[in-house]
Amino acid sequence: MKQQILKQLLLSRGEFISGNDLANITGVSRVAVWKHMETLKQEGYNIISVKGKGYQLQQIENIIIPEIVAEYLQTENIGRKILTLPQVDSTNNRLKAMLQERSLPTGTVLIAAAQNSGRGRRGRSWVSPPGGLWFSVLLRPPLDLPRTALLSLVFAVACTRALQHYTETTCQIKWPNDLLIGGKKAGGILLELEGEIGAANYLIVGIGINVNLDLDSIPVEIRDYATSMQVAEHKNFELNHILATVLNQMESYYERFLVSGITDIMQEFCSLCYHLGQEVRVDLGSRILAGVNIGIDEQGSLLIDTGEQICKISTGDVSVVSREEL
Ligand code: BT5
Repeated sequence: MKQQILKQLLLSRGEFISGNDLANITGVSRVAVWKHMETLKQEGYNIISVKGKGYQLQQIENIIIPEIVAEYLQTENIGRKILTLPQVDSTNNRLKAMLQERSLPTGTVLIAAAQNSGRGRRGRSWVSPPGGLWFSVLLRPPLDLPRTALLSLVFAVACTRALQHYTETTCQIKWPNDLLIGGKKAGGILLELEGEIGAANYLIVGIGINVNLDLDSIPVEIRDYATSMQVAEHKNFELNHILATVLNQMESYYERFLVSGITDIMQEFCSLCYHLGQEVRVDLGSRILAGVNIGIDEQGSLLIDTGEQICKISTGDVSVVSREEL
């Protein structure tokens, strides 16, 4: 019922809707409407009530309503079940915890309006204030571990294609999983497997996209190399629509990968690569490797020509940084 009320508020597109109308549409009493409204406010929804006018939901473009996402979805599995939360530590953590308690269908999406402990790779943190898309997708790929790891690159292409629908600014990928708009990071992907090596129980694909984040919501420490769709395009976007587009692209690329393998997708990845042909430095943790990024092989490894040899760098344990960032 709470979701129904939220949906009606959203459908009012920022206009006031009276308690009476809400009660009639949803078939509950005005007191019940009021109670649900209080719960929604406590959950963090920005609802104002004015006597004689009713209720108004503010910042509507930032609210995910699964029924609205469903209107734009063209998928069979991914996003057919969407769970929403106003606030969470990390959607990856929460989805994993949920799976301990109950079974969820493949393709389930858990999305939160904000995360207070969003995670990047290798223990790094991910800034996730309201206005972004912070979500995790549950998959059960029928693949061995090395091929499952390639999904990080597959979904990077899918997300970039989705972002291209909305931006005039160039969208690229910085190997392995950074989504760039105008050369700055606007999103990232975190793949987490659960189960035995070679027999994964499930895969959680965590995706973060900075959509309606203004400059002030991007911490100063990362402002030089991070951006958002709003900063790049000077306007706000509707999260429901973007989420559906991303999920549509994800399923389409996932199916392509399962049926035809990585070759074509890898070519696409390379054509979207930010550093291709450029001199880069790769932070290996213990040392820095310098050379020219000459491509990515079919295992998803970055190929660096140091002048003396071609080094293969596998995903997950390195980050590529340009000279200026060092
Ligand atoms: C990533 O890690 O890029 C993967 C990010 C995945 C986030 C999603 S959100 C939903 C799901 N739930 C989670 O808890 N996580 C996933 P990595 O390549 O390690 O990049 C992390 C680095 O990016 C940080 O060390 C910062 O320098 C920078 N960073 C942090 N927050 C950022 C943001 N919002 N936008 C751009 N850069 C950011």
